[in-house]
Amino acid sequence: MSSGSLAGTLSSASDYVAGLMTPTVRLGVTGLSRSGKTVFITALVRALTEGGRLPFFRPAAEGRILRAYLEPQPDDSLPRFDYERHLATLTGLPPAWPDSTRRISQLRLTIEYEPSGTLRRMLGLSRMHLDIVDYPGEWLLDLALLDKPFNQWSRETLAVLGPERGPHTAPLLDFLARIDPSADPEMTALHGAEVYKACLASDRASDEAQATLGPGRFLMPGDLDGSPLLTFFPMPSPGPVAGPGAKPSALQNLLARRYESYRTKVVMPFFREHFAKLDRQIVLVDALGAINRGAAAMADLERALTSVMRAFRPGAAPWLQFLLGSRIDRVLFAATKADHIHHGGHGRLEAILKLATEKASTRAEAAGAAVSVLAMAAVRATREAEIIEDKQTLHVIMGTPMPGERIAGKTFDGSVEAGVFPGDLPADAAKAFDPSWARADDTAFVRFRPPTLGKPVGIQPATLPHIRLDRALDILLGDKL
Ligand SMILES: Nc1nc2c(ncn2[C@@H]2O[C@H](COP(=O)(O)OP(=O)(O)OP(=O)(O)O)[C@@H](O)[C@H]2O)c(=O)[nH]1
Ligand SMILES: [Mg+2]
Repeated sequence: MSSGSLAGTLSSASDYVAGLMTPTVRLGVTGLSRSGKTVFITALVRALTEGGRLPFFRPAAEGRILRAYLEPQPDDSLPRFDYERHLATLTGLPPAWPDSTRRISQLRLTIEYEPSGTLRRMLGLSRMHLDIVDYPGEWLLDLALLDKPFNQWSRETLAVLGPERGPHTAPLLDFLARIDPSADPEMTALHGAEVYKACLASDRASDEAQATLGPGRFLMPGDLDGSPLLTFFPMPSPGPVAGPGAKPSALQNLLARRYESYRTKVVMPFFREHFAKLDRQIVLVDALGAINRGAAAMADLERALTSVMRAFRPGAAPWLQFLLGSRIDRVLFAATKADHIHHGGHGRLEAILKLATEKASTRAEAAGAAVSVLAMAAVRATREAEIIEDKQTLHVIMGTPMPGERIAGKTFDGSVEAGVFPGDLPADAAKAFDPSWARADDTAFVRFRPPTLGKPVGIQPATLPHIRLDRALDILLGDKL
């Protein structure tokens, strides 16, 4: 072997050993659909890899982050988070928001940094892998199924989806009332699952949605769309047409078996293989959206967050603790899209989110995880301005409303900027949960286009503007670097 190739072998061997010894932090990014997961991860990766402005992320502010780059991800069975495509969309001309994503994905970022402690500094440069796992918050709701047999799940689900929920549940109740006991159980299961899925979707879209209803994969199927694992629906026991004391029908047995398979083949592996391995977790919450929709939406959000939080600390059942692991020691609840309101309102937004997560946080804190709350915008689409109206100063936000957005009867085409008065959030956070509180009529809430980036400065690429993305990074990773 020539000395050159020997040196090469030795250096790749030492790279390999260094790779094995590099500590890994697994960061879970979750939130209900449209909460801002994709935008957050894209902005985070961009800021770290391109050196964005992060004054409140201490390791970056202290100039200790030398380099961050993407590496092939460690899990071959997980799809890669499509960072490049999302970034291209977000920074395109014109810039646009990334498409909705529906399944779990992962990305590995390697950060080279100078450690902060004297001793560690003497050892020189350090490296850390940051594995970011993006998964739908809806899947966490399935934790509630793990200790519920099919009959109990059916009963509880149908109690919530009663006739009083009107148009959302009418087709399901109608279907259940007309089940033909002589029909092929498989066909009935298939049809019923479709009806139930449509019922969940319709309920979801309503203002007083019951976000705690699942199963999570019916809301967000991921790769299981069309799978037989999703062919069941809640059915009262022992069946609407049989009398009391009747044996379960072939249909009921089939549904119960499918439900069982869903629990063991879908829910358990997700918690065991993905969730249990997370070290840190950020839960993104579209709190402003819920505040705008009113008290019922806020109550629902609170229920969903409490339910989601069960996953972080399951309480008594030891087998559940085993399944969930006990690694997550920091949880950050972040109200996203804070660029929709003036910065003067960010404290109030945080107070409202804090109230909505109070029950959930107590649970996590009791288990030793530190819980924080933050109002942020991973990508800031607006700027602030003041206008004087009737001798009063109004804090407005300026941005380019998305095509089709309407303000005071005017429809926007996505090319012109507008000033929007988003109104004030209540000073008393509890008001946001109070049905008698509503936003003033003269306020508007619209979707804005992502910002058009300025020209790159020198060799520096243009950075994406944000609000407190650096604070979020500091809470989640500051102590690790
Ligand atoms: N103004 C503003 N809007 C945002 C921000 N983040 C997300 N949004 C808006 O919220 C929408 C949803 O964001 P995504 O990042 O796609 O949310 P998601 O949680 O990945 O959504 P799904 O993939 O559908 O579950 C975007 O299309 C934007 O309209 C932000 O920082 N500022
Ligand atoms: Mg997404």
